[in-house]
Amino acid sequence: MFKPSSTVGSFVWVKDPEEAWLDGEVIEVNRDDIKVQCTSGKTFVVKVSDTHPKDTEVPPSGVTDMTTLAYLHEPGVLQNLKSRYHIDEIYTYTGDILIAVNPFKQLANLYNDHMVAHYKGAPFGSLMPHPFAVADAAYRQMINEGVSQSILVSGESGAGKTETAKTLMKYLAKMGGRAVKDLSSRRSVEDQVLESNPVLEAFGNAKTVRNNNSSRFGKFVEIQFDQRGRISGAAIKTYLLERSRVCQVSDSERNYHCFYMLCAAPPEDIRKLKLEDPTTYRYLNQSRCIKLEGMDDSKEYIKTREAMGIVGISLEEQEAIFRVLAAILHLGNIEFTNGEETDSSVPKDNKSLKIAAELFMCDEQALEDSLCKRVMVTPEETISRCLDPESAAFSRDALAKFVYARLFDWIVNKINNSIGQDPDSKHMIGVLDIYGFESFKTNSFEQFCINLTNEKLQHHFNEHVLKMEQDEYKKEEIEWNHIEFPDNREVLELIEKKPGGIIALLDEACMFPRSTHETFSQKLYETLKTNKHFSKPKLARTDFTVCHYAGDVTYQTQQFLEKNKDYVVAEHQALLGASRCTFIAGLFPSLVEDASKQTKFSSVASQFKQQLALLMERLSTTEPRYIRCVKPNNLLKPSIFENQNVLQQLRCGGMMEAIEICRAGYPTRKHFDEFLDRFSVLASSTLDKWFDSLSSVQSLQETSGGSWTQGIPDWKVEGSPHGWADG
Ligand code: AOV
Ligand code: MG
Repeated sequence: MFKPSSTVGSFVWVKDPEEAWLDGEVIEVNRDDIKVQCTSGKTFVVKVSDTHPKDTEVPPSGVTDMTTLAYLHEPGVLQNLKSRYHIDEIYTYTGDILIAVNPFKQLANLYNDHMVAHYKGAPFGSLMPHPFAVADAAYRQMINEGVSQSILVSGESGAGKTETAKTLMKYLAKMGGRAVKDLSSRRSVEDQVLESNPVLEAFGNAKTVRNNNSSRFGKFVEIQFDQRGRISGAAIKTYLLERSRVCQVSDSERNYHCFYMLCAAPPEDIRKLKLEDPTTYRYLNQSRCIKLEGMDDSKEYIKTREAMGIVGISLEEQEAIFRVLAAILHLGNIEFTNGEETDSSVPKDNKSLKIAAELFMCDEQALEDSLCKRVMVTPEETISRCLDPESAAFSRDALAKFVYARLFDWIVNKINNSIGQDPDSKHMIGVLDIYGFESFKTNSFEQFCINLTNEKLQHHFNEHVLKMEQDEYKKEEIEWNHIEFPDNREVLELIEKKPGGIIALLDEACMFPRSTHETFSQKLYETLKTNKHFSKPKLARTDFTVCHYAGDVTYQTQQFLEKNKDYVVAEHQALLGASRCTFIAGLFPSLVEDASKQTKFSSVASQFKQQLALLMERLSTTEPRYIRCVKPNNLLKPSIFENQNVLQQLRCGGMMEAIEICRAGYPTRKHFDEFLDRFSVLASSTLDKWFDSLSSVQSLQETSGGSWTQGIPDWKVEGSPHGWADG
């Protein structure tokens, strides 16, 4: 069918430093060297072994499933995605895995109700690749086989995970929604599940340099179903919100969307909350980016308020929430100067302090004291110690972060309570949408945690798609050439190992009162100097580099210790716990006095690690499906497909290996009993006399000549006696 690459007139791919791969025709052959005339105009003389043959039979619109490509190599896979992308076919399968390339533009009619109806019940693979098809397959498997499902959406920051996750949720809500709308005033569960998205995005998403709507928290939404396949409840679990953004915004990024929405609220709200232009507030004006192209903050404010209503947040509660946000903005504007005593501080002027206290509905003096003083309790006495202006500013920011984090948790809790959990639900479909892999100019503790999450998810993918699949074939004694894949277990160990991993060393540093980021870094260098996934950048004194699955990231340790300490300033807790606003006081329920707890250090990273471990455990009880999102360019613009960039993402994500394994492997596997349950009807008369299920299956296959499975599109059973067996 294809000419070998070493003949004149054959078509090949050659390596190109800019475009990764270029296609062309062989015009000269000189032993091992060939001269290639590329379609781009360039000519190359290369070794035959450095080229790949080009499949000339692929239609210009590409193939819908990578596993059907005649040649499996990088240029072929890349070309397929690229040609599809340029005709707005952004989705492509690799067996069961869906690859989604971000179009950075709205594609008409791709996600409407008509499409939902189209995909409903359609066998997987029979229609164009689509997240609806993945959701439908999960839904049907859950119904038919009673197995809980999970759909794991991954990809780097800005690749399209959140948009894809919303598409999945929309489909599941339609499938599992009630046909007749609930006529009572209470909104239906499915509406609430869907409307939780804009609410959480308003409070948990922000513009970063990588994505204008970047999720700054991880999210696992479990949609529960009743016996009849109707949505009966949902549980939203969120992971580690980036707190530092509330008071620290890098240039060209923004704080959380909700702050800008608030500043664009209707005039009566603005007046009530004594708000001014967003550029007035230090928490917003550290970055020159205030307006976001294509986002109308005043419209978003109205939409968010509506969505908050739907998810069960009352008008009163909404007002209190926005009042707290306004208070945070005013709080951020309190500046400090030296007080009368040495090393003490006082607010520069009282305007912001006064408004913040008013909005928090707490005593102004108490607010000032909680920022400028610390109370020390010793067995003998209680001493009040003054803070210098720098520490007071630090205390102010800690208060802002603390309040915001509590507010976010409250919102998540409220949504969960109003949607409600179904205690009787047997099955669920979980959709995982985390923050994508990040590597910035400077990377701090947040990036470290975000990238750990991505390592975990990649490990899950490696285990399920690349390892378990191959182990299965080995176990079943099916002839199989082992395919190597980049295993990231060692990187996870480097981070998580106890003792001696990065988190353990960080925790240790946090427990020593005299540690600094310098001593922490030294300890890292000493302990991990031989680890091949860890390095100390030349010239750096406190930075460290981790060789992640998706690339090297250099972290700056300056704030690691501070950010890893999860403590509540008792004065802040007491101040707001005493607020005259019941909503605010409710955010800060008084802790049971436990003297030992106050001094005990609690590590953010270790808690997060624990949360991730629980998530992985939960996922292991489900049948996983994967959607890999790909970001075609870093300009966030439509119609630009950067070969090198995409290739890098495919390589890191283990996609090349996945394609290879999916192609060589079997698409479906069933226990013999399950198989008989479904197909014995085809030859029931001959089956009765057979004793065990293996023999029955063999008989069934012989009787029907093996050809009967054709025409059952979602049940591609292979001819091998082992093809469907799972032990
Ligand atoms: P992410 O979730 O993967 O990044 P998003 O889902 O927020 O990325 O996508 C980023 C942007 O790309 C969106 O705001 C849209 O403008 C655009 N986009 C993505 N998918 C589509 C689509 N299917 N159709 C149209 N536009 C799309 V992060 O949250 O940063 O890791 O932490
Ligand atoms: Mg996101």
